[in-house]
Amino acid sequence: MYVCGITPYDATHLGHAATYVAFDLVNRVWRDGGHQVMYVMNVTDVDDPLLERAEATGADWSELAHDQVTLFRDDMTELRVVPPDDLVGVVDSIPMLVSRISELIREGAAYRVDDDWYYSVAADSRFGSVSGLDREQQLARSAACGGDPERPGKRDPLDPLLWRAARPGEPSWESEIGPGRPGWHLECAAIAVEYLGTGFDVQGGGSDLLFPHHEMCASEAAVFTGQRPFARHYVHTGMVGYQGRKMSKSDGNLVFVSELIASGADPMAVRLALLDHHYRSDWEWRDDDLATAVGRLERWRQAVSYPNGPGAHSVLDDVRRLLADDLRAPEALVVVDDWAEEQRLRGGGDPTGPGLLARTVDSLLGIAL
Ligand code: 5CA
Ligand code: ZN
Repeated sequence: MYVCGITPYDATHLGHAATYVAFDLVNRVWRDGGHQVMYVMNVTDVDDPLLERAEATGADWSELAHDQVTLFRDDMTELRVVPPDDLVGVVDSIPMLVSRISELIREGAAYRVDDDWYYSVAADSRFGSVSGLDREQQLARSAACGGDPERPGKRDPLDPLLWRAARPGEPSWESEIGPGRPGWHLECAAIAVEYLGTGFDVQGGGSDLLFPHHEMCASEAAVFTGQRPFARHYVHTGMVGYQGRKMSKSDGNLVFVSELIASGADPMAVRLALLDHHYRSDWEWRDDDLATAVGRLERWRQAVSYPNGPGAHSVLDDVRRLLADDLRAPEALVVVDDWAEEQRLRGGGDPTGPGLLARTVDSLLGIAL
């Protein structure tokens, strides 16, 4: 599994956290099913928005990235997200990325505009097959998501940047294609192929990454490897909103995991609040979501604090069944609620009940009681 990682600034807001908790469930379900999981994630540690933030705040871009990656890792640990096997930064991958661009150039799938290199979507007859969007929708999404459809000299307005030639005041690396830095989509195409090969099971990310990002990754990788598919499945999480809008760096309406925890929130309650929404739906964080999750967590903890209780084998079976069916986590939480309620009302005589319940919740849902 390859999950698109953060661009390290404004980490880690609840939208990020919901996305990584969702893929953590995939990881846990697969492991529970006896599969060996290889989990890779990138960090977009050099890119326009990061550089713009560093510029605006007077910070050094690489220090900003480093600090934010540390914060992200700490937040993920607090939320008990099992870490990926490899967390790969762009800055550490430049020669590998350059060699992939050189392959695209040799394939005739890349061209220059001034000193920048672009990928030509015309090189791929199957371009568009990941998202299924029509051309008008593609153009609209491309303009909204960091593309530069208006730039003169491009063969197709959709063509994405592969290599941005060095500009004064911007970081750049010497290479056989001139000094510069890599483009965003290429980063994930190349890192995924390098660490997982083609035809890996899942590429994941938020629904904002379906187009152009995942479409471009699949297309560029298909051309430089000559193989399809890139990922066998694309999995997208819904967007978390706050105060009426998508929670986003550009809108500034962010709720941070680290700030919730610093203000005394139990990280397990934060995770529970996130799990209470199906991963594919768009939803809004409300400030009282946390209190609701705290109440639930207390009831669960109370219920497992006795030496005996109702039997929990059916809870394990139901949680497994629900998660295996497109990660129906909110319903899995209700199954645990029902066990806790049974314990409160009638108790039970099974000495394995509370322990099995706690282990089920711990290993499958990632909630430590
Ligand atoms: N570095 C790229 C991916 S290669 C990037 O999109 N970084 S990010 O920091 O902007 O987002 C990190 C992850 O969080 C992505 O999977 C993105 O889709 C997801 N994400 C961002 N905002 C939200 C949100 N409001 N709700 C849910 N997921 C979100
Ligand atoms: Zn990505």
